[in-house]
Amino acid sequence: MESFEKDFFAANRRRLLEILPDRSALLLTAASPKIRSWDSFYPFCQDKNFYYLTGYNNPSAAILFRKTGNNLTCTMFVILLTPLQIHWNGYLPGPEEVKEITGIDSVTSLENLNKQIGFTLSNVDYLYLDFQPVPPHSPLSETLQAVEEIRKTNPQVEIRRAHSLLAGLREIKHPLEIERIRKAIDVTHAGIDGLLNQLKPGSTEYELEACFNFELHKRRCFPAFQTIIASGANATVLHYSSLDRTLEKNELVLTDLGAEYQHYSADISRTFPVNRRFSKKQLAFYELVLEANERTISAVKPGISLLELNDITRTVLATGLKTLGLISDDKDINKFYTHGVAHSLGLDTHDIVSGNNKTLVPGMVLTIEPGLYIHENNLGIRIEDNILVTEEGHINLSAAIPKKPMEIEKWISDVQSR
Ligand SMILES: [Mn+2]
Repeated sequence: MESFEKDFFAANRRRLLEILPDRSALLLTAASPKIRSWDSFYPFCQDKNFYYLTGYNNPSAAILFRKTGNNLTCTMFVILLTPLQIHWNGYLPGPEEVKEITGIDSVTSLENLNKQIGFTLSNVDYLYLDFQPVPPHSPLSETLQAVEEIRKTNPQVEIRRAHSLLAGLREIKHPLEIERIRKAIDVTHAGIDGLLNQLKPGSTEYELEACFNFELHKRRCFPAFQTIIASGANATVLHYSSLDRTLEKNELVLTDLGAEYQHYSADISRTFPVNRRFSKKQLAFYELVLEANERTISAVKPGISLLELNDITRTVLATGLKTLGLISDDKDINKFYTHGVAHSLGLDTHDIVSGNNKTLVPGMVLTIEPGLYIHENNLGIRIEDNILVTEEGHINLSAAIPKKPMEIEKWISDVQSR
């Protein structure tokens, strides 16, 4: 790890210890490899909170923070592999090496974790753990079972969710994080270039996806989330994921996709005419979504809330739909537009935030993504950009990805004439 990166993760640990209440501990574990089927696994994806505080990208590790008075400690635990385990699955760095990689002074064997937790719990009033509450009646997850176990054996310690502590830290992006989001957007842009090569009637949604993935994989990147490539009526399904339809002439294809670059997400939506040119009718809807996108983005600045941004989008769309004669009352906008316009973006594509109606502050990165979904016309349009909030207002990090109708048509023909 580069030293400026080490400094970033060290600063995150310091900030966590600052906001951790007195007589508290926080325990985070690395992600476990997830089984895809029987004994084969999905590609490893590190737990984002664990990554944020360590920069460490391997499984079988944990980190324990403790604050009692002026005594602040942070210990990391990593697995010690046997030669046979190394032979089968490869090498993982041991404690001394992890000290070097992460800059954490105290790194020990994972075998010591239980003893350390026991000792810690006899010295604190609160234990913060990273778990999601599950709906009633669903089987307890492994993490929650562990939480229940700790509750039973340590009734004097109050177990709390770490979510809001971590969200408070992760909301404001460091320049290093913004740089990675920018890179993720660049790779996504290249991926869309690749996909446009294949844009024509007769192509399938999955062929377009393959072209997108090829450009990502060449750059050692992977999709940050399940790619949406939705043609015709499929675009009216917000999280359409089957990608098995053949594109037909005279329709639109909605793409909502993003690369992950060094753990950070891009999240971009663009909508294209399969024929390479928008029809007059498509253009009327497209221009309206674009106006909502641009007007909402231009309102992004410190002090404005997510609800206010939603209102701007809804007002623009409702006014336009009334002009087009699709609705007569503002509230009927719900027939054609049902989702929020923005979410935080970062390590997670829907990045964690500490409250529902956030007021923007400099350093936040969010998406702006209005859309229209018109079942009667078998079409869906979404235009999504990634915006950094600055002292002065905002910077559109995805401004280089074309979105005006003329630019879109030129982009397609440029890519296809290469
Ligand atoms: Mn999004």
